[in-house]
Amino acid sequence: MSTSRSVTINAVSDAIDEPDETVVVTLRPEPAYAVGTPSSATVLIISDDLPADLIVSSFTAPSAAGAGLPITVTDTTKNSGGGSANASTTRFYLSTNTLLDAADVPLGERSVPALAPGATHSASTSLTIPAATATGSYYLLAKADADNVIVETQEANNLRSWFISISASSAMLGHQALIARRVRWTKQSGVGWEAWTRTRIIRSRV
Ligand SMILES: [Ca+2]
Ligand SMILES: [Ca+2]
Ligand SMILES: [Ca+2]
Repeated sequence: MSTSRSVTINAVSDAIDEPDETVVVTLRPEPAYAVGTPSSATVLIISDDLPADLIVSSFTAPSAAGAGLPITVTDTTKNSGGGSANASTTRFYLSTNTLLDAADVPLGERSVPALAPGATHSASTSLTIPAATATGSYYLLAKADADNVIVETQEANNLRSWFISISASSAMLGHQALIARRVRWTKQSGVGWEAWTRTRIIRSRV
């Protein structure tokens, strides 16, 4: 009576980048024989695919902005993996911390073309800070492959952040108007800002 049998599993390659996979082979009972223990075995298929690895290798934006006002951000999205990456989307968010979560506000996105291994693509994108944003400290986040359409060797390294302070737009516009009035008064009168400020304080007391 035979107690062993060889079973050949042929792995067929497809066009999809995938991690290692497993196949479970189970012996089915038949009247002609009895199935011993163990009755199944797990075969590990080692993947020879070379997935991509998208990252945001550079991300810059203004250090200050006003609620309701536009800003321009510039990012470089890079494929640092060993395989090619199809076209993807890099998306930008406004966050109170450096982590992307459900509370973060999507501000806009840009298309990234297919990238060969090691290739980069840079672009500037215009975004608008939501008008209702309270004055405070925030982070702009840039996430490569934001829709997760690319299988990557590392999915957890796609995020990059930029610190930005945001002022309520009325306060910022009011501040800008104050500076403009100071400059105009100084030019017209030839007197410095201190005198201008004193004049304003005296007027406001009257
Ligand atoms: Ca990645
Ligand atoms: Ca967040
Ligand atoms: Ca991905």
